[in-house]
Amino acid sequence: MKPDLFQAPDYYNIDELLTDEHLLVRDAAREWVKREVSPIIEEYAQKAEFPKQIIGGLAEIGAFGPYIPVEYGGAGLDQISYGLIMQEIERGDSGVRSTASVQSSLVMYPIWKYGNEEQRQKYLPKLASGEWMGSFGLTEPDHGSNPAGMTTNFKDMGDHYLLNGAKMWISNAPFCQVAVVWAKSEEGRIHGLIVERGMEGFTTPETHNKWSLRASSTGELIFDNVKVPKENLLPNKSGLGAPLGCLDSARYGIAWGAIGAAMDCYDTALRYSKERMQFGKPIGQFQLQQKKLAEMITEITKAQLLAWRLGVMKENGTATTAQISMAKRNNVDMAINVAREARQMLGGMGITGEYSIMRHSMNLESVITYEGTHDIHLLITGLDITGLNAFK
Ligand code: TGC
Ligand code: FAD
Repeated sequence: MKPDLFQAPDYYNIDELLTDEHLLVRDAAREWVKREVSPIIEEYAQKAEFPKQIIGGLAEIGAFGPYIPVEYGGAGLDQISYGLIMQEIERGDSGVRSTASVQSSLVMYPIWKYGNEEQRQKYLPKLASGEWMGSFGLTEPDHGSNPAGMTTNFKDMGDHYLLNGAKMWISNAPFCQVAVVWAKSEEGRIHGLIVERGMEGFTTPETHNKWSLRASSTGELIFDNVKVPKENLLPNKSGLGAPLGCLDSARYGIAWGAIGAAMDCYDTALRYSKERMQFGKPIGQFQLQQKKLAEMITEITKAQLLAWRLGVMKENGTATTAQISMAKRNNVDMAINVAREARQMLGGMGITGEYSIMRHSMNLESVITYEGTHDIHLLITGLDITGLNAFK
């Protein structure tokens, strides 16, 4: 792969909206990605393997629990810092950002928000340091967009719960030490349970042959009469709103992350357009290529402003689920379109692993599907503005 010459576009001087702390956190993450992710990521994506050696570095830049309080091992940062970290990591690779998103917003967040003090003390510091990795089991083979229909269930056996069922498409599953699993009680109420590797009947087979998110490890969570200690139930929230609350936080991070992937594609195409000569001129001199670049930077700039404003609202506690959906949907769609246009600008070179664009392009096909598909987010906006439910 080519050396990482990335220069971040900031067409509207959005840096002026950021504090010194934001810039410090962002720049530290940016440098780390350049040093530790860019040189190895193509090789790991090609061999479809998560680079486990970067776990310690992810913890050091605050990517595991950026907004979780310091007393639990988190970085104690605000929501914009969290977003900026996700942006920089996804600039490197969406699969690496996935690992950080799951650890922070889908594993640490529910333990912090819905867990008791013993659970927080037991799990959060180890998750923040990367000593333990976590996964989040909501999706099932027959229940993806409609998690309310889940069939994974647990029975109260007096001194423990007996868990049965299966989750599919679970990021980090093959190597996680703990899984936050959503399952129905005998009364049909959804609860979160912390399942640990080593519990009898709990297995995590890997999902192979993905063409997308290849540097992220995806698998199943299978529960065959797993005895879960009663103290592993998250006591402070139940119902579908509990996992959906975690998704609000992760989707917010993706709204920022997608900008990173788009920035990398734009920056690569811009540089290439000045170097690649055809018909005796750099291709960047042709109007059609300038149109592509001008539209890319316009869309990136709009997405940056959307994410920044959402970050302000998230920080002051006013961001709604529907506002988060709009930003996730818009920014991922924007990134897919930027990646497609950028790849075309590189001609044949665009399909090779010499450049990052094709990998981003393939990764974004997962990003536009997980954490709520493109269409599900449109329907969330539709419901919000009309008051009419088009899901069912
Ligand atoms: P609905 O009737 O709308 O809501 C059920 C209950 O939940 C409450 N609620 C929320 N609570 C907190 N935060 C939110 N964001 C909430 N949204 C809804 C709601 O008030 C209600 O409460 P109550 O007390 O009345 O029961 O639910 P629904 O069944 O109609 O579903 C709505 C829908 C379709 C939008 C929802 O199911 C949905 O978002 N589906 C998409 C599924 C999804 O996003 N799955 C993601 C799986 S995790 C993943 O993909 C990780 S990828 C990780 C990575 O690698 O980065
Ligand atoms: P389906 O729900 O079957 O949807 C198929 C199509 O139907 C989609 O286009 C959808 O938009 C459309 N559709 C569905 N319902 C409606 C409707 N009411 N109206 C209109 N159109 C509709 N899940 C986890 O729990 N944890 C994870 O860590 C995780 N990681 C993932 C990693 C990867 C790489 C991938 C690909 C997925 C991951 N997922 C994870 C699962 C992801 O959240 C689901 O794939 C996603 O929610 C969609 O579910 P589905 O694949 O079953 O598609």
